[in-house]
Amino acid sequence: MSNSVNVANENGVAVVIIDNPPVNALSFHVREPLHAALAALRDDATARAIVIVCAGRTFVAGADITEFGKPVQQPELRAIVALLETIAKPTVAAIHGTALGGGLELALGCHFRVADAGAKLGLPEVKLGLLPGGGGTVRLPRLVGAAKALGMIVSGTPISAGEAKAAGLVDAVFDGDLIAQAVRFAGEAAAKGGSLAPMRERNDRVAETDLAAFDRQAAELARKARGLEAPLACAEAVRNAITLPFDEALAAERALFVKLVAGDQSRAQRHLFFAEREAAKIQGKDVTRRKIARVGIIGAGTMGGGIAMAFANGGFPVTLLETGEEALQRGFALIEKNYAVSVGRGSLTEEARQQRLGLFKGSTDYADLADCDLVIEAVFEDMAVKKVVFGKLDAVARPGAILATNTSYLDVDEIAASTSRPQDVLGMHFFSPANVMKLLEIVRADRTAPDALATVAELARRIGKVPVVVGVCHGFVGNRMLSARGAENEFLLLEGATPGQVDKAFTDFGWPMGPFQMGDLAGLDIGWRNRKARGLTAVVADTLCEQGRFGQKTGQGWYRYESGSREPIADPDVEALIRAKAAEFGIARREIGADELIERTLYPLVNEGARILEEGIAVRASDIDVVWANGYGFPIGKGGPMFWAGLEGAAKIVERLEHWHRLTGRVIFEPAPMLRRFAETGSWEGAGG
Ligand code: T1G
Repeated sequence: MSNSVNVANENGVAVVIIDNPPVNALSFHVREPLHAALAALRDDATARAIVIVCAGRTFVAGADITEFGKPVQQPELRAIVALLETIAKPTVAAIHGTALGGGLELALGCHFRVADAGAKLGLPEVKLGLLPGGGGTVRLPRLVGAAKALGMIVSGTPISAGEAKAAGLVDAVFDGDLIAQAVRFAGEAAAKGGSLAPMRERNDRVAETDLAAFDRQAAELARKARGLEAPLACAEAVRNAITLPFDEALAAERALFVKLVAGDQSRAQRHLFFAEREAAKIQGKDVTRRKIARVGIIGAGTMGGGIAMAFANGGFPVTLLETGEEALQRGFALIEKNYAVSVGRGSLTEEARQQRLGLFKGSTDYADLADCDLVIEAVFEDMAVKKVVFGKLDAVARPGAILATNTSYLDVDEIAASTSRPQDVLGMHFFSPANVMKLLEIVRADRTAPDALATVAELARRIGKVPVVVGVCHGFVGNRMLSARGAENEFLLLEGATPGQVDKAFTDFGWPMGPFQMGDLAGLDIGWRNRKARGLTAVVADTLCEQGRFGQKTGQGWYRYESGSREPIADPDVEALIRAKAAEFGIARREIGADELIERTLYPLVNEGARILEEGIAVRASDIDVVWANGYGFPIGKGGPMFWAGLEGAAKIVERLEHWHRLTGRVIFEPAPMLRRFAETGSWEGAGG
């Protein structure tokens, strides 16, 4: 056959083996021989049944995403599935690892699906701004019912083999030798004989659909789409599967797929897919990783506790150190409460909770960190305090242990220099809540050893984080750009905008919330303390804080909040304060439109990103996109600030920045040379980024 598709015959059962590492994507060089093999086996009398299985660590993880946007080479997946449905002898998909997207659609073309107990099955296309384009929206509802299919396709979240069995998606779940058991299963099906109904004839599950309930479910899901087209298209396609004849529903699915795959949103989300994987690659990737078996956390506050949970959730034993017993117990109480909430929500089993809590060891003695391979400090953000902690750590940590600081802006080089082993020191900047937020900024200090970096980057993926390596500067990539994005906020208010108008421009853009509502959620006192520590002022925000308006936690901030509600209510007192401050500074007020609001907040964001690239604080422009999409809620349908700059038009951004720079003289508007080069070359790589 070919390198990527081979056929064996096990006692009259043909076994088709797909082998296309690393994830058996259905690239053209797989599809062509696969189609040929199945066509031959259909009419091959020596094959009483056919089993499709994959070599390597997973079943087919989907269509080959790298082929999207390029001319389509025949045969397509749909043709292979259509061919499968003409085969009268039993066809069985034997699934291990993951059957995702086109991989599950291939399996849905078979009469039977059997799975390894640890397998995961799903249609995650929506996460790429797409919908299943190989018949999944039409065939899956026929197996699992419309409601289940809608949930799986709009969320894109894979389900376990056990759940798939319960839902009718797989016919058997096996432990042990999957191929042998699949061959036996296929043989028995062949021996049983009788007609095998292709999916197009299995209409009972869709026929029983309560359409009104379905539409309510779809409306609820659509409400959360926040401007993303794919979730709506997914719901429309599954509805077609219920209401239209099989082939019409397939054709409608195709039309939706073709539209989405050519759209900016899917291009943006595919960009983020590969950008996340690229960001995890450390230059000089052949360095040996250090062994990490036990992790130590210094500080059991909100961040320390969340970081400890992230490692316990990843299966790592954790030593949690605090200055005193009382603080330690307070930290553990918070951890136990968080796990109890997860069990209460059904997102964690009681057994898993027990197992994770069993991984913690508390201590108030630095000596107990001597057997840790990685120690992360998460104490108060003060350089003097950090240096004391690292001094003590340096004295007890074993040689070769990695020493990390969770600072969100302090100078990691200075912290490293306060130890005798700067090559083992780096930053691990988690985002709150650390057991939930996926982003991890790994801060490479001047003397950090490459193997320490590579070890932590790999470790991050093992605990479900998205790692991005950044250099040392104030606020690293995320927070530094955040302050550039917010630098105009006060001016915009004084010149005539309201907090509500600015926040609406952001939510219309696709953000979960705008800067003022975000400020109220995080607590305005944090920024206030920061500004005071750095001798900076923000006339309106400082006044709010002097009045004790710290946001949701005090029921008043930029907005006011009914007790117990997080719903922001515009507060005339705040607008009166803003008008008074504008008068005090002699600032004329005027109508400010949404375009201007975006220009004066997101254009400086991109510009600061370009400066960060120029300085080498970020290795790639796409790394900045990964930081913003995973840590700051940048709309994934826009691919992150640097990708979005391409959609928005870099020349326009430069022209408008120059306009505001001329008008205000403020440096955030002075176009970075890298941004100008991006406007000329059309790519950040071309611009030297
Ligand atoms: N196409 C091309 N390359 C892929 C790929 C794919 N589908 N999946 C993974 N890779 C590459 C990835 O870029 C990386 O490359 C390497 O494989 C290892 O991946 C018609 C429209 C399967 C759970 O969305 O979720 O089918 O960086 O680092 O952490 O309806 O990969 O080494 O050069 O992620 O073990 C739908 C995407 C496609 C699943 C494994 N399928 N993949 O995770 O490894 S659209 C998906 C994943 C579709 C049809 C439609 C994960 C994984 P490199 P990795 P991992």
